[in-house]
Amino acid sequence: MESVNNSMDGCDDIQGVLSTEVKSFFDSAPPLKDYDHFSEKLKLFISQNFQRSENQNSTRIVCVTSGGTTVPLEQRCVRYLDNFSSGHRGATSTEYFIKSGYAVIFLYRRGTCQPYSRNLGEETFLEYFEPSKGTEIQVRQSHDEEVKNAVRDYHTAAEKGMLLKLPFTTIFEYLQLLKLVALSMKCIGSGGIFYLAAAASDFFVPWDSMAEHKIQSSGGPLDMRLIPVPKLLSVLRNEWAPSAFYISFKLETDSEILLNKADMALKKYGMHAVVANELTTRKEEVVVVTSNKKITVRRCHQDEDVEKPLIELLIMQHSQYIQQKQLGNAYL
Ligand code: PAZ
Repeated sequence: MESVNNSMDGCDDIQGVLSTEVKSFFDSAPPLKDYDHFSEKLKLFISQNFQRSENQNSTRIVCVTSGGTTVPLEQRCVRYLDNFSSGHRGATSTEYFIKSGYAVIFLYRRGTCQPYSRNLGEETFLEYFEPSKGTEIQVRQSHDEEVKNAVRDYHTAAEKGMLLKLPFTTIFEYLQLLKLVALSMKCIGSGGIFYLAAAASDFFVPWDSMAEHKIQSSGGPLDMRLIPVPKLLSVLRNEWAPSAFYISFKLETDSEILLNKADMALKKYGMHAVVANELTTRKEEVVVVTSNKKITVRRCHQDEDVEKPLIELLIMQHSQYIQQKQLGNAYL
């Protein structure tokens, strides 16, 4: 009897510490500048997609997070910590979700890869065009097809109301946006997916202990304390949008620990699938870890996207999840 009670108390304690950490993160974070604007856009996007579907149960919306978050070192930020993420995974996956009929809320790091323009090289962009008669500009013959396809696909997605883009830079903005999106998506139930491909910072400097002004180099070596970012996955999964389908990502550079870490994340946070990838091979191969199997997904050719077979597989798993939920409800 005693041991049962103790273990329950232990769980409550952990949950309690967790929610205190989460609460204090949000309480002390600088408020999101465009909160009301984003909130309105989300409401409209979700209600339009409800109306577009045959019935409310068939609405499919996925929140794709993409790119890395920064950790500011000063409140009037001159310097920050960053990570490698290019946003390629998120942008590419967004295109395949839209192609399969999902509306996408694309939560992306400013300046990273974007759906449909990810292959139009940033540095060589101007070379895609050439002046023609008078003041007109035309697409060079050599790039005609890729530019026209990109423009056509982007506008089709935008006109059909299937793509909503919300930008972030810092870890503070990212987590506040994720919370806002999750609370807005709660009404979608099992038709919602969270596809968490962003490389979110693991450590940060709390806003209230951060230097206000630019840190001076005349002060000698820089001594700074970074604390762990509270793990929001459990709160997201259990409280903010509990019926959605959850896919998180695990990146490692050491292949020996990758699958174990993915397994741990699956269990610890109650994810439905964890996509495990290694830094150097992430564009070629990933492993989808679920509670009963591990499936390796590879691209067949170097011109192909690994996201194509990956999204096909995940959509199949999502459909099974919806069916199970509906069967479960039928027996209630
Ligand atoms: O953004 P990108 O295409 O350069 O890389 C994708 C990725 C490796 C960031 C993503 O697949 C991923 O693993 N995200 C989670 C990273 C993490 O473990 O926090």
